[in-house]
Formats: sequence, C-alpha cells, structure tokens
Amino acid sequence: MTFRLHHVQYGRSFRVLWLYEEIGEAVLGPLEIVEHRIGSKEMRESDLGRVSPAVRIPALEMDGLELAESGAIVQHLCETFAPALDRPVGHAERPAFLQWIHFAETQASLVENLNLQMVFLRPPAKPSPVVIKLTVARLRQAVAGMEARLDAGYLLPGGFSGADVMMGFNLFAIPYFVDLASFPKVRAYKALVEKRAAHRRACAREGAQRFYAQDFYPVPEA
Ligand SMILES: N[C@@H](CCC(=O)N[C@@H](CS)C(=O)NCC(=O)O)C(=O)O
Repeated sequence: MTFRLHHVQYGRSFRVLWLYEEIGEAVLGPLEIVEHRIGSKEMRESDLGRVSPAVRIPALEMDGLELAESGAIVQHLCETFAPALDRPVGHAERPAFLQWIHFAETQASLVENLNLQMVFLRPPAKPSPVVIKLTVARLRQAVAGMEARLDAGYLLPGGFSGADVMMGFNLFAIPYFVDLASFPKVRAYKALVEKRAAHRRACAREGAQRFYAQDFYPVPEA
C-alpha cells in the first residue's frame, strides 16, 4: 500500500501530511508526495484531474482509493485507521467534531480569497480594497467565533482529533491577514497543536514557507 498525496507546500494537503505523521507509516504505508505548483498549467494538465473534480489539492490515491477534499480525506483516515482521532456516529462529541471539520473550510475559503487578492494577483490586475476589507472582517469574525468556543486544550473535551488537524492547519495562514493579539485562546491553541511531534515532522518535511513575501498583509487603502 502506497500513500500517494497530491500536494502543494503548506496548502490544504498539509492537513493530510500532518495526519499521515500522526497515524504513521507503519499503518498507512510509505508516503509518495506528488508536488504541484499552485495555479500552474502543469498542475491543471496533470493526472490530478482524474482524482480531484476541481483539479485541486489535496487528492489521495491509496490502494485503489481515490479521494479529494481535505475534510473527506481526514474523516476517512480517522474512521478507517485512527479510532482515537475519530468521533464515530453515536459518540457524544460527533456533532461538534463534524461542525469543526466543516467550519474549517468556511474559515479556509476566506483565507483563500485573501491569498488570491493579496498574493496571487499581479499587475495590471488590481486587488479590490473593498472586497479585501470585507473578507478580512469575515475572517476576523470566524477567528472570534473560534476564540469564543475554545477552552484550554484541544477543540473537543475528549482530546486531539481529526477536527484539530482541519482547524489547526488554518492557523498557519490566518496571522498573515488577522492579528491574533486580541485572541489569546486561539494563540494558545495554535501553540498547542504546533507543539505536537507529528506537526513538527510535517513542518520539517515542508521546510520554510515560500508563498508569503511579508509577515503581514494589511488592508490596502481604497
Ligand atoms: N475544499 C477543498 C479546497 C481545495 C483547494 O481549494 N485547494 C487549493 C490549495 S489549498 C487548490 O488546489 N487550489 C488550486 C486552484 O484553485 O486552482 C479542500 O478542503 O480540499
């Protein structure tokens, strides 16, 4: 069994890379990473489109399984290989587990929009200050909503789970657009997940990020 992951450095496929490290090669088999360059012609024309309907990462090929959507992959891997990271049907934490898994993409899609506007767009295309301001406000709200629901530990009282992999990944990019200074619980949570040995191993595989050219992207003047 080979775990073949379509990947972009620190893209949403990081969630799968991190989860791979949490579960381990002994269970999931050797890892093969197919690196893509985001937005490239090579990526659009690669065999990624066979697995991912929108030709996006992550996509996983594993022993006949072909699966895209990071939430589906995380949920499937937890259910199938890592019961301790899952909250199965009937578990008291199941509703919250599902809410966090799906909310992670509500939050990540706002980051993606800001990435497009502030990092990808090149002159003569112009980012829209109005759209950026609105999107930053919506992202800030999504962070405030997280802050309001966090206690001292992981997202669910029962401990670390796939939901933390989904949400924890978002905290890599959010600080480029929203200052976390006024969100102490989110900062503590970020530190907690980043302390995990598996998270560190995934980061070591990735190396220093090459996407953002500055530490913070303020809303441009209208
Ligand atoms: N909801 C999907 C989103 C996947 C997604 O948008 N991935 C981005 C990278 S993080 C991508 O592949 N973008 C390529 C593109 O937009 O062309 C998931 O969670 O897997």
